[in-house]
Amino acid sequence: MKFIALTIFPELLQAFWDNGIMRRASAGGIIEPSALNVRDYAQGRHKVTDDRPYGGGCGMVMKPEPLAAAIGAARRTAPGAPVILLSPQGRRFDQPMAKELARCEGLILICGRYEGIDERISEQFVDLEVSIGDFVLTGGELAAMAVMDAVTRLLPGALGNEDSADQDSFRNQRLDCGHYTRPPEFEGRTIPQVLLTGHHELIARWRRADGLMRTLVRRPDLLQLKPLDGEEIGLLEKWRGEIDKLIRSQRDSGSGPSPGGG
Ligand code: 4HQ
Repeated sequence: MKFIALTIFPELLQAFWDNGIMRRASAGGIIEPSALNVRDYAQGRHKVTDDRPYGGGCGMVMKPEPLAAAIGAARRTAPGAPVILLSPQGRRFDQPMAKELARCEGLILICGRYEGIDERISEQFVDLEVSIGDFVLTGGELAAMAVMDAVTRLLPGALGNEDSADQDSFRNQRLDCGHYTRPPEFEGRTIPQVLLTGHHELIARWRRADGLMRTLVRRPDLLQLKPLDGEEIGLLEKWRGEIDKLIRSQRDSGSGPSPGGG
C-alpha cells in the first residue's frame, strides 16, 4: 500500500512512519509511505503556498497551483490511488471506512493548513473528503496519520499476530473487553479470576460478556448497528434478573418514597 501525503510539514509524517508498527510495516514492504512537500511545487523565490481569502476575513487559504502540481506528481507515482482530503466537512472516518480503504493499492492524502485549501482543488481533484471527528485541528496531518494508522493495521502481516486486527474494538460493533497483565494484585485491586483458570472457552465467554457490558454502558448506540445474538440476549436477561433482584431488595429495606408516583 502506497501512502503519499501532501503537506507543508513532511517531518511530522516522517516521525510517525519511523516508529512502531508503521516502521515495521515499511521495513517489511507492506506499506510504502512518502511525503511530498507542497512547498517544493510552489513558484517563485519565496515558494509561497498560501494566500489571503477572496471576500476578506481572517486566516489564509492554500493556493491551488502548488497543490495541483503536487497531486499530479502523486498520481504519477500511485496511479489509481484515490485522492483524499482531510477536513471536518468530510465523511466521518470509522472502522468500516478503514476496511474499505485497506483494499486500495494506494492513498493520496492532502493535509491542509490554515483555513483549508482552495475549493477548486476539492472540486477538480478530490475523490473523497474524510473527517476524523467533530473538532478542529490546526492541520490535516494528524487526521491523515489516524487514517494511515487504522488502515495499516488491517493489512495482512502488519501486526505480528494475523488475527489480532479483528479481535480488537469494533469487531462487529462491540467494544473490546478489559485487559490485564501482571501483577495479579495492583494497589489492592485483583483481576477477574476467570483469566487465571486457563479455561479458554470460559475466558472467551467472559471477554464477550465484558465487551457487551462495556458497550451497553458506554456506547449503547453501537447495539443498534448489529442485532443481538442469542448469547448476548441471554447475558442481558441474566443482568436484568440481577438488577431486578437488587432493586427489589433495596425497595424493601430502603427509606423514602419509591419513585414512579404509584
Ligand atoms: N482539519 N478531520 C485541515 C480538521 C480535520 C478533522 C482542520 C483539517 C483544518 C485545514 N481533518 N484543516 N477534524 O480538523 O480531518
